Amino acid sequence: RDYTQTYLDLNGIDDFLSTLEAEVPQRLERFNLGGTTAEGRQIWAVKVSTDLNGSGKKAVWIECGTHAREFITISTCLETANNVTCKIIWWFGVVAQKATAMLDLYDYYIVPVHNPDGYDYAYWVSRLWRKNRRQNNGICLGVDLNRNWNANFGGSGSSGQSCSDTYRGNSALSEPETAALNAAIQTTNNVAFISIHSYSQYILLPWGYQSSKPSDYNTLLRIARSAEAELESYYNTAYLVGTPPDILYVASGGAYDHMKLNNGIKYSFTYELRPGSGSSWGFELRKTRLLLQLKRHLPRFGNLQKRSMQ
Ligand code: 0X9
Ligand code: ZN
Repeated sequence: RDYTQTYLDLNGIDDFLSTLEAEVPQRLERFNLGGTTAEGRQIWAVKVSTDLNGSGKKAVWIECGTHAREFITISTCLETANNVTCKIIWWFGVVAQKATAMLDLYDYYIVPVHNPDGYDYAYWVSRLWRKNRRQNNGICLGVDLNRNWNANFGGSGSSGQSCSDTYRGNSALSEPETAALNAAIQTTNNVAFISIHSYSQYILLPWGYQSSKPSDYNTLLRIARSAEAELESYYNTAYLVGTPPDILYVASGGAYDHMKLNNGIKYSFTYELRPGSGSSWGFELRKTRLLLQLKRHLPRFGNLQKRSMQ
Protein backbone atom coordinates (compact mmCIF):
# COMPACT_ATOMS: atom_id res chain seq x y z
CA ARG A 1 0.00 0.00 0.00
CA ASP A 2 1.21 3.48 -0.77
CA TYR A 3 0.30 5.25 2.41
CA THR A 4 1.53 8.58 1.10
CA GLN A 5 -1.39 8.70 -1.36
CA THR A 6 -4.37 7.41 0.60
CA TYR A 7 -5.49 6.90 4.17
CA LEU A 8 -4.95 3.41 5.57
CA ASP A 9 -7.90 1.43 6.92
CA LEU A 10 -7.60 -0.35 10.28
CA ASN A 11 -6.02 -3.44 8.69
CA GLY A 12 -3.50 -1.28 6.89
CA ILE A 13 -2.65 0.49 10.13
CA ASP A 14 -2.16 -2.87 11.89
CA ASP A 15 0.21 -3.95 9.10
CA PHE A 16 2.05 -0.65 9.28
CA LEU A 17 2.61 -0.91 13.04
CA SER A 18 3.62 -4.57 13.03
CA THR A 19 6.05 -3.93 10.19
CA LEU A 20 7.56 -1.04 12.11
CA GLU A 21 7.91 -3.21 15.20
CA ALA A 22 9.51 -6.04 13.21
CA GLU A 23 12.00 -3.65 11.60
CA VAL A 24 13.11 -1.75 14.68
CA PRO A 25 12.34 -4.04 17.67
CA GLN A 26 15.10 -2.40 19.69
CA ARG A 27 13.39 0.97 19.46
CA LEU A 28 9.67 0.40 19.12
CA GLU A 29 7.14 -1.89 20.71
CA ARG A 30 3.42 -2.24 20.21
CA PHE A 31 1.08 -2.68 23.12
CA ASN A 32 -2.61 -2.54 23.93
CA LEU A 33 -3.94 0.32 25.98
CA GLY A 34 -6.18 -2.22 27.69
CA GLY A 35 -9.86 -3.12 27.57
CA THR A 36 -11.94 -3.52 24.44
CA THR A 37 -14.16 -1.14 22.54
CA ALA A 38 -17.93 -1.60 22.08
CA GLU A 39 -17.25 -3.48 18.83
CA GLY A 40 -14.63 -5.67 20.50
CA ARG A 41 -11.47 -4.01 19.22
CA GLN A 42 -8.25 -3.38 21.08
CA ILE A 43 -6.63 0.03 21.10
CA TRP A 44 -3.06 -0.21 19.88
CA ALA A 45 -0.29 2.08 21.01
CA VAL A 46 3.46 2.16 20.44
CA LYS A 47 6.25 2.93 22.85
CA VAL A 48 9.36 4.38 21.23
CA SER A 49 12.50 4.47 23.34
CA THR A 50 16.26 3.93 23.18
CA ASP A 51 15.90 1.70 26.23
CA LEU A 52 12.60 -0.13 25.85
CA ASN A 53 12.80 -2.28 28.94
CA GLY A 54 14.55 -0.23 31.55
CA SER A 55 13.99 3.34 30.55
CA GLY A 56 13.75 5.97 33.23
CA LYS A 57 13.14 8.76 30.78
CA LYS A 58 10.11 10.98 31.04
CA ALA A 59 7.20 10.16 28.76
CA VAL A 60 5.59 12.21 26.01
CA TRP A 61 2.14 10.95 25.06
CA ILE A 62 0.59 11.69 21.68
CA GLU A 63 -3.08 10.85 21.06
CA CYS A 64 -4.56 10.77 17.55
CA GLY A 65 -7.82 9.63 16.00
CA THR A 66 -10.08 10.45 18.93
CA HIS A 67 -12.54 11.97 16.49
CA ALA A 68 -13.35 9.41 13.82
CA ARG A 69 -13.47 11.75 10.82
CA GLU A 70 -10.14 13.47 11.51
CA PHE A 71 -8.18 11.06 9.29
CA ILE A 72 -5.08 13.24 8.92
CA THR A 73 -4.38 13.00 12.66
CA ILE A 74 -3.92 9.22 12.36
CA SER A 75 -1.45 9.61 9.51
CA THR A 76 0.38 12.16 11.63
CA CYS A 77 0.78 9.74 14.53
CA LEU A 78 1.94 6.94 12.20
CA GLU A 79 4.43 9.23 10.52
CA THR A 80 5.70 10.43 13.89
CA ALA A 81 6.24 6.84 15.03
CA ASN A 82 8.04 6.14 11.77
CA ASN A 83 10.26 9.21 11.97
CA VAL A 84 11.10 9.00 15.62
CA THR A 85 12.51 5.49 15.16
CA CYS A 86 15.05 7.04 12.77
CA LYS A 87 14.34 4.23 10.34
CA ILE A 88 13.69 6.59 7.51
CA ILE A 89 16.31 9.07 6.49
CA TRP A 90 13.89 11.62 5.18
CA TRP A 91 14.66 14.47 2.83
CA PHE A 92 18.15 15.77 3.54
CA GLY A 93 18.31 13.73 6.72
CA VAL A 94 16.69 16.51 8.72
CA VAL A 95 14.11 14.35 10.40
CA ALA A 96 16.56 11.61 11.31
CA GLN A 97 18.87 14.12 13.01
CA LYS A 98 16.06 15.59 15.03
CA ALA A 99 14.65 12.18 15.94
CA THR A 100 17.91 11.08 17.57
CA ALA A 101 17.90 14.18 19.73
CA MET A 102 14.25 13.62 20.61
CA LEU A 103 14.85 10.04 21.73
CA ASP A 104 17.85 11.03 23.83
CA LEU A 105 15.54 13.19 25.91
CA TYR A 106 12.23 11.34 26.19
CA ASP A 107 10.27 8.14 25.67
CA TYR A 108 7.28 8.43 23.34
CA TYR A 109 3.91 6.78 23.72
CA ILE A 110 1.90 7.17 20.56
CA VAL A 111 -1.79 6.23 20.19
CA PRO A 112 -2.55 6.42 16.45
CA VAL A 113 -6.22 5.40 16.59
CA HIS A 114 -7.76 6.18 19.94
CA ASN A 115 -11.26 5.52 18.52
CA PRO A 116 -10.95 2.48 16.22
CA ASP A 117 -14.71 1.72 16.09
CA GLY A 118 -15.47 5.27 15.02
CA TYR A 119 -12.65 5.31 12.46
CA ASP A 120 -13.80 2.07 10.87
CA TYR A 121 -17.32 3.48 10.60
CA ALA A 122 -16.14 6.78 9.15
CA TYR A 123 -13.79 4.96 6.74
CA TRP A 124 -16.33 2.49 5.32
CA VAL A 125 -19.80 3.84 6.06
CA SER A 126 -20.20 7.48 7.00
CA ARG A 127 -17.20 9.71 6.33
CA LEU A 128 -18.09 12.51 8.75
CA TRP A 129 -18.77 10.35 11.83
CA ARG A 130 -17.13 11.87 14.93
CA LYS A 131 -17.97 9.85 18.07
CA ASN A 132 -17.25 6.31 19.20
CA ARG A 133 -19.87 3.58 18.51
CA ARG A 134 -21.04 2.68 21.99
CA GLN A 135 -24.69 2.69 23.00
CA ASN A 136 -25.32 4.59 26.22
CA ASN A 137 -28.83 4.89 27.61
CA GLY A 138 -30.13 7.29 24.98
CA ILE A 139 -31.76 6.97 21.58
CA CYS A 140 -28.64 7.34 19.48
CA LEU A 141 -25.30 5.64 19.87
CA GLY A 142 -21.88 7.22 20.16
CA VAL A 143 -20.10 9.38 22.72
CA ASP A 144 -17.82 12.31 21.88
CA LEU A 145 -14.64 11.06 23.56
CA ASN A 146 -13.34 14.61 23.82
CA ARG A 147 -16.25 15.50 26.09
CA ASN A 148 -15.99 12.37 28.26
CA TRP A 149 -12.93 13.29 30.35
CA ASN A 150 -13.05 14.42 33.92
CA ALA A 151 -12.41 18.12 33.36
CA ASN A 152 -15.55 20.02 34.24
CA PHE A 153 -17.47 17.02 32.89
CA GLY A 154 -21.02 18.00 31.94
CA GLY A 155 -20.17 21.69 31.66
CA SER A 156 -20.69 24.04 28.76
CA GLY A 157 -19.71 23.05 25.26
CA SER A 158 -20.90 19.47 25.83
CA SER A 159 -24.32 17.90 25.35
CA GLY A 160 -26.48 15.55 27.40
CA GLN A 161 -28.43 14.49 24.29
CA SER A 162 -27.34 11.11 22.94
CA CYS A 163 -27.95 12.16 19.34
CA SER A 164 -25.71 15.21 19.58
CA ASP A 165 -22.25 15.12 18.02
CA THR A 166 -20.88 16.45 21.32
CA TYR A 167 -22.71 13.94 23.54
CA ARG A 168 -20.62 13.55 26.68
CA GLY A 169 -21.80 10.10 27.82
CA ASN A 170 -23.25 8.99 31.17
CA SER A 171 -20.31 9.94 33.35
CA ALA A 172 -16.67 10.97 33.12
CA LEU A 173 -14.49 8.15 31.74
CA SER A 174 -17.57 6.00 31.03
CA GLU A 175 -16.15 4.92 27.68
CA PRO A 176 -13.62 2.11 27.16
CA GLU A 177 -11.41 4.41 25.06
CA THR A 178 -11.06 7.16 27.66
CA ALA A 179 -10.83 4.73 30.60
CA ALA A 180 -8.06 2.73 28.88
CA LEU A 181 -5.97 5.76 27.94
CA ASN A 182 -6.36 7.23 31.40
CA ALA A 183 -5.24 4.01 33.10
CA ALA A 184 -2.28 3.54 30.76
CA ILE A 185 -1.05 7.09 31.14
CA GLN A 186 -1.03 6.75 34.91
CA THR A 187 1.60 3.99 34.66
CA THR A 188 4.25 6.28 33.13
CA ASN A 189 6.27 9.25 34.38
CA ASN A 190 4.91 11.97 32.14
CA VAL A 191 6.16 15.32 30.95
CA ALA A 192 3.83 16.10 28.04
CA PHE A 193 0.50 15.16 26.51
CA ILE A 194 -0.46 16.16 22.99
CA SER A 195 -3.96 15.63 21.67
CA ILE A 196 -4.07 15.76 17.87
CA HIS A 197 -7.25 16.90 16.12
CA SER A 198 -8.22 18.55 12.86
CA TYR A 199 -8.94 21.03 11.43
CA SER A 200 -8.27 24.80 11.66
CA GLN A 201 -4.50 25.16 12.20
CA TYR A 202 -4.57 25.97 15.89
CA ILE A 203 -2.24 25.14 18.75
CA LEU A 204 -4.55 25.16 21.76
CA LEU A 205 -3.43 25.86 25.30
CA PRO A 206 -5.18 25.04 28.57
CA TRP A 207 -7.80 25.58 29.62
CA GLY A 208 -10.42 24.50 27.13
CA TYR A 209 -13.29 24.47 29.62
CA GLN A 210 -12.93 27.95 31.09
CA SER A 211 -11.42 31.26 30.07
CA SER A 212 -9.21 31.76 33.11
CA LYS A 213 -5.60 30.73 32.56
CA PRO A 214 -3.42 28.25 34.46
CA SER A 215 -0.59 29.77 36.54
CA ASP A 216 2.05 28.46 34.12
CA TYR A 217 0.21 29.87 31.11
CA ASN A 218 3.07 32.15 30.00
CA THR A 219 5.50 29.24 29.89
CA LEU A 220 3.09 27.16 27.83
CA LEU A 221 2.42 30.11 25.53
CA ARG A 222 6.14 30.62 24.87
CA ILE A 223 6.57 26.93 24.01
CA ALA A 224 3.52 26.87 21.74
CA ARG A 225 4.73 29.96 19.91
CA SER A 226 8.12 28.44 19.28
CA ALA A 227 6.49 25.22 18.07
CA GLU A 228 4.35 27.34 15.75
CA ALA A 229 7.38 29.11 14.35
CA GLU A 230 9.16 25.80 13.71
CA LEU A 231 6.09 24.33 12.03
CA GLU A 232 5.68 27.38 9.86
CA SER A 233 9.31 27.32 8.77
CA TYR A 234 8.97 23.68 7.67
CA TYR A 235 5.66 23.78 5.86
CA ASN A 236 4.78 27.45 5.45
CA THR A 237 1.56 26.83 7.37
CA ALA A 238 0.54 29.41 9.96
CA TYR A 239 -1.11 28.16 13.16
CA LEU A 240 -3.02 30.36 15.58
CA VAL A 241 -1.92 29.94 19.22
CA GLY A 242 -4.36 30.43 22.11
CA THR A 243 -6.96 28.84 24.36
CA PRO A 244 -10.23 27.38 22.99
CA PRO A 245 -12.42 29.97 24.73
CA ASP A 246 -10.29 32.78 23.26
CA ILE A 247 -9.95 31.53 19.66
CA LEU A 248 -12.48 28.69 19.17
CA TYR A 249 -15.17 27.84 21.75
CA VAL A 250 -15.47 26.62 25.32
CA ALA A 251 -15.61 22.82 25.59
CA SER A 252 -15.78 20.79 28.80
CA GLY A 253 -14.57 17.24 29.30
CA GLY A 254 -11.58 17.50 26.95
CA ALA A 255 -8.58 15.19 27.08
CA TYR A 256 -5.77 17.71 27.48
CA ASP A 257 -7.53 19.59 30.28
CA HIS A 258 -8.00 16.29 32.09
CA MET A 259 -4.35 15.33 31.70
CA LYS A 260 -3.16 18.61 33.18
CA LEU A 261 -5.85 18.87 35.84
CA ASN A 262 -6.01 15.29 37.11
CA ASN A 263 -2.81 13.59 35.93
CA GLY A 264 -0.45 16.48 36.66
CA ILE A 265 0.94 16.71 33.11
CA LYS A 266 2.29 20.24 32.89
CA TYR A 267 2.86 20.47 29.13
CA SER A 268 -0.54 19.66 27.77
CA PHE A 269 -1.62 20.85 24.32
CA THR A 270 -4.19 20.24 21.61
CA TYR A 271 -3.36 20.66 17.93
CA GLU A 272 -5.89 21.30 15.20
CA LEU A 273 -4.10 20.31 12.01
CA ARG A 274 -4.65 21.35 8.40
CA PRO A 275 -6.50 22.73 6.57
CA GLY A 276 -7.21 26.24 7.83
CA SER A 277 -10.40 27.22 9.60
CA GLY A 278 -12.02 28.63 6.46
CA SER A 279 -12.09 25.31 4.63
CA SER A 280 -15.37 23.74 3.49
CA TRP A 281 -13.86 20.25 3.12
CA GLY A 282 -11.68 20.30 6.26
CA PHE A 283 -12.05 16.74 7.53
CA GLU A 284 -11.86 15.39 3.98
CA LEU A 285 -8.40 16.74 3.36
CA ARG A 286 -6.71 14.54 0.77
CA LYS A 287 -3.16 13.44 1.25
CA THR A 288 -2.17 14.35 -2.28
CA ARG A 289 -2.81 17.98 -1.36
CA LEU A 290 -0.28 17.79 1.45
CA LEU A 291 2.33 16.26 -0.82
CA LEU A 292 1.88 18.92 -3.47
CA GLN A 293 2.34 21.60 -0.88
CA LEU A 294 5.46 19.90 0.48
CA LYS A 295 7.02 19.69 -2.96
CA ARG A 296 6.41 23.36 -3.49
CA HIS A 297 8.39 24.06 -0.34
CA LEU A 298 11.31 21.75 -0.96
CA PRO A 299 13.77 24.68 -1.14
CA ARG A 300 12.89 25.39 2.48
CA PHE A 301 14.14 21.95 3.44
CA GLY A 302 17.43 22.88 1.86
CA ASN A 303 17.73 25.98 4.04
CA LEU A 304 16.68 24.05 7.07
CA GLN A 305 19.43 21.52 6.64
CA LYS A 306 22.10 24.21 6.47
CA ARG A 307 20.70 25.75 9.62
CA SER A 308 20.59 22.55 11.61
CA MET A 309 24.13 21.60 10.55
CA GLN A 310 25.63 24.67 12.25
O1 0X9 B 1 -14.27 20.27 19.88
C1 0X9 B 1 -13.25 19.59 20.03
O2 0X9 B 1 -13.21 18.56 20.69
C2 0X9 B 1 -11.96 20.06 19.38
N1 0X9 B 1 -12.22 20.55 18.05
S1 0X9 B 1 -12.65 19.47 16.89
O3 0X9 B 1 -13.04 20.21 15.69
N2 0X9 B 1 -11.38 18.59 16.49
O4 0X9 B 1 -13.69 18.62 17.38
C3 0X9 B 1 -11.34 21.15 20.22
C4 0X9 B 1 -10.99 20.66 21.57
C5 0X9 B 1 -10.32 21.67 22.44
N3 0X9 B 1 -10.21 21.12 23.74
C6 0X9 B 1 -11.06 21.48 24.73
N4 0X9 B 1 -11.86 22.46 24.56
N5 0X9 B 1 -11.00 20.82 25.84
ZN1 ZN C 1 -11.38 16.61 16.96
